[in-house]
Amino acid sequence: MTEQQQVNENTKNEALQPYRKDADEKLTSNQGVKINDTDNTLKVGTRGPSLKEDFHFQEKLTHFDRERIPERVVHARGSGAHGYFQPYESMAEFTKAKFLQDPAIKTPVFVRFSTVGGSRGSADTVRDVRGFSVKFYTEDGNYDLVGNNIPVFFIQDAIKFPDIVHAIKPEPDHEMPQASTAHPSFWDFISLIPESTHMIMWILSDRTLPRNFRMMQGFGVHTFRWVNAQGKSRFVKYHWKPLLGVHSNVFDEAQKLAGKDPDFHRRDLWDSIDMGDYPEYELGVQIIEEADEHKFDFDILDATKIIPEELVPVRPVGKMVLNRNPDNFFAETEQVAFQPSNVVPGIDFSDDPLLQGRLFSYHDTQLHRLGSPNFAHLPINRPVCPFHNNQQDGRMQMEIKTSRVNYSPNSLGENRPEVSTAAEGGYVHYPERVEGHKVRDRSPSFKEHFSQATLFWNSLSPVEKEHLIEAAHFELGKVGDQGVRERMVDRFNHVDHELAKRVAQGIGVAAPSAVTVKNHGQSSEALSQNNTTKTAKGRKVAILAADGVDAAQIMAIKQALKDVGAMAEVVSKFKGKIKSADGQEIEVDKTFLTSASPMFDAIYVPGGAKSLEALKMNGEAVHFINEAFKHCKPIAATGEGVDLLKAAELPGVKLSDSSLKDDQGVVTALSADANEIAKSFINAIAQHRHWNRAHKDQVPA
Ligand code: HDE
Repeated sequence: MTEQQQVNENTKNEALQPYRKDADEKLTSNQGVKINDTDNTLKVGTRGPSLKEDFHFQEKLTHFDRERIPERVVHARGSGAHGYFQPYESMAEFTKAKFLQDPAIKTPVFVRFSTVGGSRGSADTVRDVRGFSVKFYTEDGNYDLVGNNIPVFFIQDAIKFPDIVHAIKPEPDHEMPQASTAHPSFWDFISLIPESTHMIMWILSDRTLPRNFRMMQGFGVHTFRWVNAQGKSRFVKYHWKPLLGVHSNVFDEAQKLAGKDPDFHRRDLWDSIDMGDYPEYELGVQIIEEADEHKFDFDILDATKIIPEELVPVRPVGKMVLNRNPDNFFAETEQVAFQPSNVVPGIDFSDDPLLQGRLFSYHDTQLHRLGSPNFAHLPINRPVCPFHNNQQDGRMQMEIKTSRVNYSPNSLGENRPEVSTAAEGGYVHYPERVEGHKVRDRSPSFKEHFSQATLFWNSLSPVEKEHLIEAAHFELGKVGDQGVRERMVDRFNHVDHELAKRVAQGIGVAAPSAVTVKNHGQSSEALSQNNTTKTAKGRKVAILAADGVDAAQIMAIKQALKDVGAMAEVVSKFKGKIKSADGQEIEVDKTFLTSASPMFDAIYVPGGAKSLEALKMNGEAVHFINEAFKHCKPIAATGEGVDLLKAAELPGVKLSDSSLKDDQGVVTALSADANEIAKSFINAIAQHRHWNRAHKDQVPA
């Protein structure tokens, strides 16, 4: 795109087209010389030494030797997708950002989701914060909203970032553990910085175990600024809400997935887009008038605080749809360079000291990681609007600038490229008035660290609280130092006395005898995942079957699931086809070896006497049911299928004795109308998990 033109959903895709390269040409050297043998080096005789003049060998090996670039120091493990963003209505009252003016305009985006602590090859489902980075290719240049799936952060000032990251990462002597905060140095550091308390509550909650990227929230974390055409500025906080609701794995499941399918999140994102089941997120903002900056009992510049939605509601802005997978992981997902400093007119910064530090760090890290100041020339990073300046040369300069002048002002080149006035779209920083002394200090308004941690704790459902306590037992259970564990219990006692006692019980620390800080008793509905959207859309169901299965039951459930946007896969002992009772051939999608219950959201066992004879004798099939039960997933069985549930001996569950029964999300029917069964099962799936299963902990799976 050379001339300024209207951006639409396809603009970035079209701009990438000239860079795409098919593999259907002849093998050549990088100089275009056709190669006639790529399997043997040039030698003196077939057993002799190799020759230095073998230019093909040299080129092939030297390029290979340089294939790796430094991985991101944090957020190294990531997955990307293309899509578009479309506002619901004009936001002109609040911002002049062009991509937020017209509900008819779809702006292309590239999104990268990531974990924080692990290396590039680490497992997806580890307990960790997730990155949620969005690059909007707008008509006025690239706007990057580089957020996380947790709305607060560990520290208040960017100067502490290397310290927190060193503490999170594997310990420097033996480089253990990979992608995990469950180690002494992390908790040592945390136990010494009270400002981390609120974040730690989120870290230990189910938020760090997202079911997939499609069911994960995103937050801008910092307070930003929007400025309208009249120059009026307001503060904003960004929220991304997944349309499928916010859901998590349980820890046991997440750990198993890390072994069974370390790419679980990446695969889910890829497959969903591939199937046309596009992930969707609603963008919302909390808008705060400048005059209200100081009306809260916390500082809106402090990134360890949220603004509760009860105080400032989230106003819907528009929808993002991810509808295209990248063509090449390295060229796009690895080389994409996000920078919070990439803003467009209408969007500006606040003085949040964490954000201010990020405005420097990301550009610096891209220079190092991508190795050249010309990283904006990479196809994935190029804006879709024209870009011109007087920057010159540098490694891997991709443009042949034809102008004789490269300075400003100039008369020899008609003073081009010229700066733009604000009216012409030139970026003008918001003229915030500031004054003060130079100090290395923090504002007293940043000094309270516990109140919102308590708010978060109070807002969780009983099951979410249980999970948080178990997470603390796991994480601190891996810390040998008694002093660190005691300091953490003392910290939890500043959040809630009951919490501190429960954590202490599991980690060999004496329970605190006195209440340190009285719980204020306040809660906020939006903080619990329990209150999220409940739908069966986007769910994956395993159908366990063997030869002799009732084909009609499979067809009926598959259709019913499809009708609500869910999908099903047949799981059996061997790949290939199974034969139903009435002689139909049914394709097997996965086997008990190539899949496992954690990969599915729900399980269905259709009838068929012979099929059940086989499944009941198969420990893997019984285990499938036990494990899904333990993870509180919906399970349905019809006809003889109920026998598999009997074989699994699910504790405390009443199975059907004839008609349809739903006990704790276990839906069974010896005989019932197929529609009724499907309805009941789909309703159970929409609940996500059935936490109230009384005796699930007895299941050894
Ligand atoms: Fe980052 N962060 N960060 N961060 N961050 C990076 O940039 C940094 C922070 C976030 O998908 C790095 O390109 C500092 C908060 C995401 O490519 C680096 C501070 C939030 C990603 C960096 C923070 C984030 C990064 C490493 C404290 C949520 C992945 C590689 C002031 C709002 C971007 C890179 C992608 C990546 C620095 C804190 C989110 C080193 C100094 C708060 C999603 O520049």
